Amino acid sequence: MSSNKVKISLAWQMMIGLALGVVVGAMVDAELAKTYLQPLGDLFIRLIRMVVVPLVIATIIAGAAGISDTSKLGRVATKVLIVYAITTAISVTIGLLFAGAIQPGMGLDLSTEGLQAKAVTPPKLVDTLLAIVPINPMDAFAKGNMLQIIFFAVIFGFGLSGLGERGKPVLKFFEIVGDTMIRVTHMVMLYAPIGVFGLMSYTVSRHGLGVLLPLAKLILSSFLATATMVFVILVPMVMILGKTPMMKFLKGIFEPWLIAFTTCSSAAALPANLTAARKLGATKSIASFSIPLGNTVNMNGTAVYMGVCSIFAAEVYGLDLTMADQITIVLMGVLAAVGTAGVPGAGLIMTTIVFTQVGIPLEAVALIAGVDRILDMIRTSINVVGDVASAIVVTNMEGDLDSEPYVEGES
Ligand code: DAS
Repeated sequence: MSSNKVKISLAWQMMIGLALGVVVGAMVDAELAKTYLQPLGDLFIRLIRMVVVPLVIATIIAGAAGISDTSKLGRVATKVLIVYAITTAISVTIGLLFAGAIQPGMGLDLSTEGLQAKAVTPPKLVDTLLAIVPINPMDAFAKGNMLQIIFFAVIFGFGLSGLGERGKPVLKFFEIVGDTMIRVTHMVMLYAPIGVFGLMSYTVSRHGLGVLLPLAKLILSSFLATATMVFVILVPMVMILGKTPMMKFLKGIFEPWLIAFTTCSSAAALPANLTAARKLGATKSIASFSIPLGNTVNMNGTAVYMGVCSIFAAEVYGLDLTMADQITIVLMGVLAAVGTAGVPGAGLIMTTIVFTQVGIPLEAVALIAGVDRILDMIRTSINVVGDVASAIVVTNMEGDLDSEPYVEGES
């Protein structure tokens, strides 16, 4: 059986794990699930978190330093980051618009009286931006501060690229570490069907399928906004700026989409995403730079989610968001999405950055948590789609689309 068939069957095994999780979760009581099923899911999250930091550092550094022509690296990096920033800002805006139209939180009685809405003092925007620069990169690595890790990895990669021949042994080191971490990710993925089963069964048993009803409009808003982002923005962008037909693109991203959808982890889908970008015509240097970078920095699905949840939470608490608030949500939603790690549930934690900035009580996070697994599946699957779309567009902008055909099994 070819490795591709094995990988796709693994993705379908995860779908089965997901479905079984819903069925078993609906049947077992919460205490039983907490004792016997939650650890299965927690183990999967720990394994993914174990992988993320070394995987992202090594692949971003190798990707950045791998483009030896520093002027080309600067040009590619600029184009990649501009595409990421624009698509992410559009994503938050679409989330705001859809939630504003559907009003998922209006009139909801989610027993918020038990959640005391504490006044929150927003941190200064400039402090949030300055915090991206790590004072001590080792501390950033140790704490898994993704924004600081990425900032340092990109700068270090640029520096290494500028060394030319002298830097080759270090580049080789990070390429080998990156390839090793991709293999480790494949190993972790073998456990994914069981991990996904544990996560889903515990979530369903704890919150019950009934929690879906009052929050159905939140799920609907998130789904419609995300689907709009894909079919109104990303697909036309790939067709027009990436010269790639829609069906070819949708078929090409199916495997990473399915892995991300079932695991709720961009990191878990990184190897499949790299292959998908290469098969869709991205060059090796652009794919190996932009896909790992985008895996953590470019999260269009999470950005949509930030917009939707901000409106939902404000409505639940009866807060009127001014235009200035909504502009702040777009800016903070971009930063929150950039800083979200490619692991299950990371986006839910990052909503606190956005809510704090516009005075939404953080207790709102607890309201969203009940259905966040479903929201995470929706947003994560689009996070990886956006990365491939950007890699194709930038490769075509460089005039290199399809210039390096993919070789089966290439590292
Ligand atoms: N689950 C995260 C990811 O892997 C996204 C998120 O939680 O927002 O991309």
